[in-house]
Amino acid sequence: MDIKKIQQDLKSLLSPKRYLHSLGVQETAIFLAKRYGCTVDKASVAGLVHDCAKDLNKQQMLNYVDEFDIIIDSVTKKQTELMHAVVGREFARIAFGIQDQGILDAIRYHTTGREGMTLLEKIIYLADYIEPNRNFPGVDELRKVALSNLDKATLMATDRTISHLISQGKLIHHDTISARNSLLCMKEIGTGVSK
Ligand code: DGI
Ligand code: FE
Ligand code: FE
Repeated sequence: MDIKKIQQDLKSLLSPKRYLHSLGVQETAIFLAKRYGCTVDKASVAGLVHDCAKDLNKQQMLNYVDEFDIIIDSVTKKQTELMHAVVGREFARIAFGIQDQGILDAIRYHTTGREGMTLLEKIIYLADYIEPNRNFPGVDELRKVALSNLDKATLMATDRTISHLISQGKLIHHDTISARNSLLCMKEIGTGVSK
């Protein structure tokens, strides 16, 4: 895959700020891939294109949903910020010719996560959270943990998202909850949750 060409095409699809964020996620995903032994090229592409559908307008999103028979669940219908990940999977396939299922799944689940996330999925989920342009209270702590324990950092990110959603009175997607439950039950994290 020609990364330079993807970058060029993506730049014309996204706002300057969103494009910068995408480059940040790409860079962070490459770093995490090297750190945790994931295929660097896959992390690079997935990180770069993860938000490729973010700036599509509502009609363009709906056209994609129609054309590719995308099933939109009831929560996503109500919380439209979840749509760009679902549509993004198909958009990345069609607009960028990405065929690798692992990369497509990492795009699909970059917003909510899901039960039993793959290494690449965790890397993209977390890179999206901690890339250099992100700035929120606690981001530095998350960056620190991400250096030593990918699962724990991903769990912390799901915790933060869920707390944030509750404070805003928003619906929590079942994949977001499954992602957290599944990470919380991992022995390696050492959270002490008994099975
Ligand atoms: O696209 P980005 O802004 O880079 O980041 P993102 O794709 O992680 O998240 C987009 C938004 O989706 C963010 O405000 C958090 C929100 N989100 C994540 N999980 C859920 C959620 N929104 C709802 N309503 N429910 C969820 O489970
Ligand atoms: Fe996103
Ligand atoms: Fe993003």
